[in-house]
Amino acid sequence: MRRFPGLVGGSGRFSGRKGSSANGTRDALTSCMPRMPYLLLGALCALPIGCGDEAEPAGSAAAALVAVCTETTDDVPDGAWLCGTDRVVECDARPGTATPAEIFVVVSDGCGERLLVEPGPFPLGDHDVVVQKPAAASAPAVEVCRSRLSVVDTTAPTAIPAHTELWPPNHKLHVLSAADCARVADACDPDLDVHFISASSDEPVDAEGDGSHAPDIVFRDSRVVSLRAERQGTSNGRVYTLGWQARDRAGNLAEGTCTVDVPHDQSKRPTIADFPAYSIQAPPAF
Ligand SMILES: [Ca+2]
Ligand SMILES: [Ca+2]
Ligand SMILES: [Ca+2]
Repeated sequence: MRRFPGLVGGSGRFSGRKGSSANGTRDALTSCMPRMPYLLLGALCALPIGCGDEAEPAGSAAAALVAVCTETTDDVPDGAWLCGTDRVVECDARPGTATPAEIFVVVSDGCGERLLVEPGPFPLGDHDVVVQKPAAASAPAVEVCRSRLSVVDTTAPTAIPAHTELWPPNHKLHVLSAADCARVADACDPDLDVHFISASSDEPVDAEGDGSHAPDIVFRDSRVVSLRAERQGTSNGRVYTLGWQARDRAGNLAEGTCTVDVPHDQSKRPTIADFPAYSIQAPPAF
């Protein structure tokens, strides 16, 4: 039975550091004027505003940042984004963007005009979000207020470590990639990189009952390693342990290990992971 390179379970260990999410969107105001459809004007979203005009629900096809006009601060829900203040939001969608749903604007001259605001989505980084009254026939657009929007990624990648078996123990080298070792994903970084940092074996490189082949662990680079399919006939099966790391472009780190077993035989008895006989470092990732 040839089991390599099948992934047979998920017994590897994983650890990741997680950050906190930033502010979410808030419920829309209760409308006090009939709602009207809003228009797309180039890159700007024109929202006809009545007092407390209702925003599009987040997650709908039309989900985008809209300016919600209010006549007093009393109409701004607690915690809502008020134009003129800064906001930090967690990146929440590929390829690393965020779409806050509403920015409330308190206007001194009432809510009788449409307001314009760039709808997003906004990529990682800082953005000036400007709310304007639209240009009229004889007058240019007028800035009402502006805010700084910071889209951040504070969440570590997630991973599912793999467990691989090499069979038969014919002393041949088998190639594994870091992606074989851990299947990683990140909410904000679609180009996430995973690489090895170390490898160890719980059997010596050359001892009694395992043939005379060396080396048994060969790194081609930080992302590819070759492992020899062999074990001591006098022991309980060989376990290679591969350490991996994945870092998103914001610098959040996830790391863990996966294991590669060479069973002693095909009796289904578990392969026993003993204390490492030796360990080597992977080449630098960059
Ligand atoms: Ca991340
Ligand atoms: Ca060997
Ligand atoms: Ca063992």
